[in-house]
Amino acid sequence: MKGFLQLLVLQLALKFVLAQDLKCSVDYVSLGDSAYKIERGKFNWWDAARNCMALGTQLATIDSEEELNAISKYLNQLGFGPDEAVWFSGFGIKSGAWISLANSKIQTYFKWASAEPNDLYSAENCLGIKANSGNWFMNDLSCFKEYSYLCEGIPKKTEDNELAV
Ligand SMILES: [Ca+2]
Ligand SMILES: [Ca+2]
Repeated sequence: MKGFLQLLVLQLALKFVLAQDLKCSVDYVSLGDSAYKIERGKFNWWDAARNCMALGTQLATIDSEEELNAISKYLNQLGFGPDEAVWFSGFGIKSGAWISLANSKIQTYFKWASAEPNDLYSAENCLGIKANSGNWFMNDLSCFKEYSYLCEGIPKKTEDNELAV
């Protein structure tokens, strides 16, 4: 009887873990080495950054053309339109460099839209991407504008499926 109870507890625990896995796979999409979570709606850059941190992730950082291509493909699949933008982790500093909020490093990969970054009204310090015929380009935007955002985290291989950045 004791063995049966132990088995029952084990089965319940397993079911719980599987349910967690399912939840994780629904919320996050795996592209390359990272997992991403898109939140579609109207959020300023500060709230977007804060919301990702609350999930234990960070606003996504685009580290390479490969990563931008994978993200672009995903956003196109979701049907993002040409007037929509998505926030990323870059924050412009006075020297003209961009720092990733996610890892505090100077960003080195860029694919700017033509005539960008233009720092319109000297008020564009946050990094977003916008689509042009299905191709996504970077743009410096006012941090107070409201767009969708993408969180990035690398799933830890642990029982609790928490995300590590
Ligand atoms: Ca990245
Ligand atoms: Ca701009």
